[in-house]
Amino acid sequence: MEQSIIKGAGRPISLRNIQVEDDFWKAQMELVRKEVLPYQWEILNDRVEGAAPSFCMRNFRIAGKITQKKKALGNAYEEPTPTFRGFEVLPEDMNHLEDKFYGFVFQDSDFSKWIEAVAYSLMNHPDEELEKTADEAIDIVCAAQQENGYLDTYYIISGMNSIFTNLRDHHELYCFGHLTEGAVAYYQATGKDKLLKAAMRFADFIDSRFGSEEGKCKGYPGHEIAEMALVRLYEVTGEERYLRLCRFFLDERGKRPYYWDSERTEKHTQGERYQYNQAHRPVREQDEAVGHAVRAMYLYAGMADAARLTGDASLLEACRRLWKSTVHEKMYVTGGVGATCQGEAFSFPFDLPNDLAYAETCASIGLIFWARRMLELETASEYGDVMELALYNTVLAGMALDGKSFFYVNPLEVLPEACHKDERKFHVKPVRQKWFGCACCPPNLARLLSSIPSYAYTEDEESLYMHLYIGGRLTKEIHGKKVRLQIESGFPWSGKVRISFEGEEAFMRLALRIPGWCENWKVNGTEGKRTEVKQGYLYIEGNWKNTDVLELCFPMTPVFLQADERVRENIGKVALKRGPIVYCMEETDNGDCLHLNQVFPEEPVEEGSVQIQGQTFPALIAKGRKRKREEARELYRAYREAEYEKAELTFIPYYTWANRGENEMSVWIETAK
Ligand code: FUB
Ligand code: ZN
Repeated sequence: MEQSIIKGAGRPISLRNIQVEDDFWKAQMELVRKEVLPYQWEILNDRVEGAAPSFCMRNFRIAGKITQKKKALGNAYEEPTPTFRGFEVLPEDMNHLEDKFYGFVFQDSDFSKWIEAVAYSLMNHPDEELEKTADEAIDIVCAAQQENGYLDTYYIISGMNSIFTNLRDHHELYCFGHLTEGAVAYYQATGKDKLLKAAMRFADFIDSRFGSEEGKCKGYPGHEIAEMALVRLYEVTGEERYLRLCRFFLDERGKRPYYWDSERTEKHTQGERYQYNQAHRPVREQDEAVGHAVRAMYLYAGMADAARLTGDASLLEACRRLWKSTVHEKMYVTGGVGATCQGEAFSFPFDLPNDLAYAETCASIGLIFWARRMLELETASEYGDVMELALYNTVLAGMALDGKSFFYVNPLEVLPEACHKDERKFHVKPVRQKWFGCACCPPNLARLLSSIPSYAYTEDEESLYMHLYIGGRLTKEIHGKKVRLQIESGFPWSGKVRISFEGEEAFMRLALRIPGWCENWKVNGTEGKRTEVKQGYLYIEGNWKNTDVLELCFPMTPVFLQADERVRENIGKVALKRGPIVYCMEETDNGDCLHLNQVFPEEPVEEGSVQIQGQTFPALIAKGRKRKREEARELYRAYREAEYEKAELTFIPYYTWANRGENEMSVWIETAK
């Protein structure tokens, strides 16, 4: 196998080597450990009243019973035939459930994401009770595994004769991918390999069925993630066959004749075939982000992984082109991607509607996965900028401040009445939900938030790359020496960062991301110069010794942003951002009819604060005016100049919206002429 030839920002630091201590992120990670993970475990077991049923662990338990029965009966076991080729199986009567599979065909993945989140949390914070629950869950899952290694409850329960017959829609390879990611993480966290072995057996079974060798299936996943997962499995086991299988899946995608045509008789007749699954063209020829946004993000992340490991320049080039299309033409100001609800997909360039937005939480999570992998390929701050943007805005907005309800869709403008009455907006919820029938986002959030330091810091032998400034104690080994860094950070509210060095003296190169939103920064009180910055990173190297201190200052000044003129929705409007945080207006602070407000973007913005669920958050107060409503409320009338009254407009961090009940919200606001 060729070795990597591309120089990037190293690999993520181990979660064991950083203890997060800053107020912001420690609180998030503790919330995940203490509230989100136990809550989600209850959900996976259908024990939360009023929440959509998950059926996840129930399916595993039933599959386990079937597996035991099969072992007992051997060839005498008669496989049923799956009766549907659709997506969701719902019980007719919730009080009388049968020993059947219920839920979406990818319900298994909710467990897999949850166990992955548990693993990261344990790495950072040992928790006996949580680990015990996780071990019990793993026992239930592994008991369902077939003798041949297959492990997907939908087919185990509904009939194994149909496995791998609907790769385009039926998510077996997706479930495998998530299972593998969870298994690798749990092994790395605890050293326990039961789930890892199960994932390897499943991988080996898939490997025995798929591949370029004659007689093997030439299919590939309808929903990507197996690519990334196989890379992780390869990296933890050193088994080349997993990397080979990943490459096989990437290489087959989009080849003609289309593999999926052989799975079905009906053919797609409209549009570019298989765009939805990014299989319309071979991956190396793709240049526009299209189709289902989460799938796209996972595919591109997998391509970046493969490019890193194989030095495949054409994959890297494709990743760069797709990055440009995603970030420069199809991304919301909040880091959301996938503008249309039709197919949870990317729309055409610059089509970024605010109120109809989809911007699935998982898609922004996927964007972060991809951005970090791009950084591993090349140290360029745009990737860090996007990672930061998506994280502090769309991703954090995906979860309520108490960790107990979630957004799947992340609009930039909401009128609750429209969510209730306008079918085109039924996907937009004005408040977060306890759970979802299709619950991909909440456990995905948990796994990202509990592993966030591995996105903030990456390293190679002599270098430490700081992408997101998350405070804590970090240990880095350099040629057998242990350098310790204490990082104090005011992010995301203040750009002050203090890095003090402790431990052994050693030569180390620090690569500091200069955020794209920051014009003038200081290092130890001295103004930084753009000429010292390479692709957005400032490199400082030397022999760091005890008592050395670096003080960084990235001033966070409120800025009104405007969109490219091609974004028709936002003409004449601005959005307010301060540092990494995008702000929005809510009705609770500004009264109803937010659309009647206008802002004076050239007037100074003041800092304020707002109480939300007992917590104090920074608010921004801008000068504006509100259009007066005409007395005569006619639908149409002859034009006359509108009248306005002065208004102080209060903006709150976008991610905190909808934590005070249903109300209007808007990120973009008209400017006063
Ligand atoms: O298909 C699995 C997951 O469910 C996708 O990633 C989400 O977009 C949702 O459709
Ligand atoms: Zn999702």
